[in-house]
Amino acid sequence: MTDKYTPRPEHRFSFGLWTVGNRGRDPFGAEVRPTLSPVEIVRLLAEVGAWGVNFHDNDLVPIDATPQERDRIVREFRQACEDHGIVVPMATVNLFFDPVFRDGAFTSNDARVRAYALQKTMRAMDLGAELGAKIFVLWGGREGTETDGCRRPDEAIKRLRDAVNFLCEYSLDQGYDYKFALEAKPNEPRADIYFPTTGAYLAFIETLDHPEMVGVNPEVAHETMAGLNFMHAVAQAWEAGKLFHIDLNDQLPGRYDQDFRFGSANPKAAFWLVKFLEDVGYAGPRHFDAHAYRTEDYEGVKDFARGCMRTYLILKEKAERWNADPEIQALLAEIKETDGEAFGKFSKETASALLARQFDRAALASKGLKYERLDQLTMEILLGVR
Ligand code: GCO
Ligand code: MN
Ligand code: MN
Repeated sequence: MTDKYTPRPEHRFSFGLWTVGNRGRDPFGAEVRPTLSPVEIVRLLAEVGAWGVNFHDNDLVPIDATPQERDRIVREFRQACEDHGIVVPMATVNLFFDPVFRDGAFTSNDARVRAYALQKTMRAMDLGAELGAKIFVLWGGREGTETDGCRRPDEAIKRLRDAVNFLCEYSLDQGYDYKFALEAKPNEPRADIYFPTTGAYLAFIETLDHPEMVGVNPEVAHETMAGLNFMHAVAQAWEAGKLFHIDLNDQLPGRYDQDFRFGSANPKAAFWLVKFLEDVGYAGPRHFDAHAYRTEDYEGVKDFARGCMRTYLILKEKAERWNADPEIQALLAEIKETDGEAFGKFSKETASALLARQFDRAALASKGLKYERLDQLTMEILLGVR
């Protein structure tokens, strides 16, 4: 059955191999679903109507694979992508699973670990480029601490800067044309992770040798874990020209990293997010970094993946409805009503004119802003009665 909520390639919906391939292991229980090979995952993604597939190096090629095995795996994966019309928009590197990274990768105190992490990342960049990826995500899951006795955090920042600068040069030297997207998370798996929020990375990027090559990959769950408004983080990244990628999922504040189906925990926040992305014309991938409940078999995993995309498209339609609603538009016009510019550009004249101006504070504060009505109309759209 196809309807207006059926995903199409132009929606640019992507999933990581690790998302639909997630086997449901958690700290308290083992895997509940059998392993799917990368080729089987590509087939599943095509069946549910996705556009793209992303991977960490070791989602595709096991860490101990021989060069021959690597080449065979890449060949079969590329063939599967071609057969099913699935593209590879993004690649990333696993710098968290292997015990060598137990105290971080780029920020480790051990120079050999830092060098190995860089080598592994260059190889992951080679792999991604071979399959057409133009975005390279860096998530520093182990770049953090349990005890701050281990190193000074400003030292960790310098080490990460050296690594990202090196990787930018490598991309330029190889002609890969990558855009790097840095992904923040406040904690888990470490007690604290450096660069806990998207805003922290936005400040860091400006200190790099090639800031134009580096942006962010904000994730719904991660800002929500920190108790923040995700859409505001996305808006700051967008305004700075740094929204290179996005990880969509859902999360209740104050919990472990839940990675729920997009829109399933807080549909209102998801609505504002989708409305923002669509209003500004974000044209990058809409990547679902989430996984199915542990209760599901692979039919349930398909329900999960279809649900992520369908909810996005439903919210997109709700956003169009919101933008076209005459009562909402009338309220917005009223809210914006002013007489003229606020203050213009600074000059001696504009400054002294502003210093001389009289304001009627009581009058300015007396008008109700009708946000209750505006929000209720929003709720009625979301709840399907408007
Ligand atoms: C997480 C992260 C990861 C990253 C992925 C890409 O909390 O586990 O979101 O899923 O997005 O490793 O680097
Ligand atoms: Mn996550
Ligand atoms: Mn993520």
